[in-house]
Amino acid sequence: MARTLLMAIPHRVGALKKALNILSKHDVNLKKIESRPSKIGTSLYDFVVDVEKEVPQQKLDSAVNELKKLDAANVITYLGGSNIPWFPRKISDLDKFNQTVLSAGSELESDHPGFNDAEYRKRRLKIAENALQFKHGSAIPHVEYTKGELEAWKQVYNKLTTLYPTHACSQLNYVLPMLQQNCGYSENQIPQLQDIHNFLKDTTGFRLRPVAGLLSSRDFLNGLAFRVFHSTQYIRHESSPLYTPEPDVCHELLGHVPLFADPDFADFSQEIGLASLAASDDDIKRLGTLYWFTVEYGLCKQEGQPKAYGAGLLSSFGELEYCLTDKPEIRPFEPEKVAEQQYPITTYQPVYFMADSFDRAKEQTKAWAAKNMHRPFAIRYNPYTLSVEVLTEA
Ligand code: HBI
Ligand code: NLE
Ligand code: FE
Repeated sequence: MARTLLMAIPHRVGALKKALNILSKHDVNLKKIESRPSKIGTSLYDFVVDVEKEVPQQKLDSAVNELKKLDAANVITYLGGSNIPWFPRKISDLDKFNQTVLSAGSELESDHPGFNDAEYRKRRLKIAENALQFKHGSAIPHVEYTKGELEAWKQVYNKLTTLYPTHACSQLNYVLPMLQQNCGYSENQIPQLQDIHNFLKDTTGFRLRPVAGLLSSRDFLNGLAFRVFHSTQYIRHESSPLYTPEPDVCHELLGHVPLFADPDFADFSQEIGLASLAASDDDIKRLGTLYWFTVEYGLCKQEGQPKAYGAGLLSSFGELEYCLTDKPEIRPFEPEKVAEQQYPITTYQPVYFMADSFDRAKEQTKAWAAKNMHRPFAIRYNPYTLSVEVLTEA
């Protein structure tokens, strides 16, 4: 966990030196220092300083106390005082995510249909190399899918596209033909991530990054803050076309991608992402749960009828059919309750939450996040530099 100070320092000869002297006097070892014109006043410069994790908290506290006395104009926000987790500040920081993803050793392992198939696992590892080597700005490598993989895709694609007109929200049905025209969506081929990336960039500014498997909730959500969606590139095991607990190309390309092409939904996803930056572990858990019951498993009313907009439903023809029967329990969407709801990750959901409308779910979630996510500073996304600006409260 990095600890960070944000010092707004007068734009004056020697002002930084004074501040650094204090840090040095208290044995505060620094790892990194970044400067930029301050957002809170033109006569100030912001210096963002990462502190070595070995520095005892006490020493850091006394250094901060002295810094605060240094000059009336100094504003110090102690980003790391309560162990604020590291978070990406610019889009290329996503390269630093730990790609040792959660698949092996997690709950998914036990009932994953591909787990005992050595060939399948080998293929997965091969495809995962693309993700491990990817850096922001690189082209996403093309994957030549095998006959068996194309067969699995065809089965899923055909089954889902027959259910969409009756079961899926209007946004998906609106966008799908565009994906067919622009990105090679069809029963005969698995669309390539780079083509989809180009399309999304032009429609909503969303981008794709290849990922080796399930990412931690924090990293995954943090990516959304930069309008980046981490997408797997492998396909589910051929023995489980109707449902798999893991994300795979069917899930990403048929479940998520169509909605990222919707401008409102793209904004909504980014809001969740921004709320996740520097959030505490507890807040990440609640935000992840809300994400689960909206982006992954959300239902909404459209023209009086329940429709699926969650990607986990839109990519599983088993669960897409099931979710609109009378078997699951359907509760009204209230973020306070949703955020505390437990859920299984390897079976169909016993409980769904249905929003009055797609728009209303977004508004409710935004309002909930504004009220419930706590951070000792404000964050603003700069779309020109693809970075977040940290604003002090002063
Ligand atoms: N990782 N690759 C990947 N894809 C997802 O859809 C995904 C993830 N990690 C966590 C996650 N989704 C969510 O269910 C929440 O935990 C945020
Ligand atoms: N259960 C979904 C499917 O089979 O497509 C995948 C969910 C990933 C979170
Ligand atoms: Fe998903």
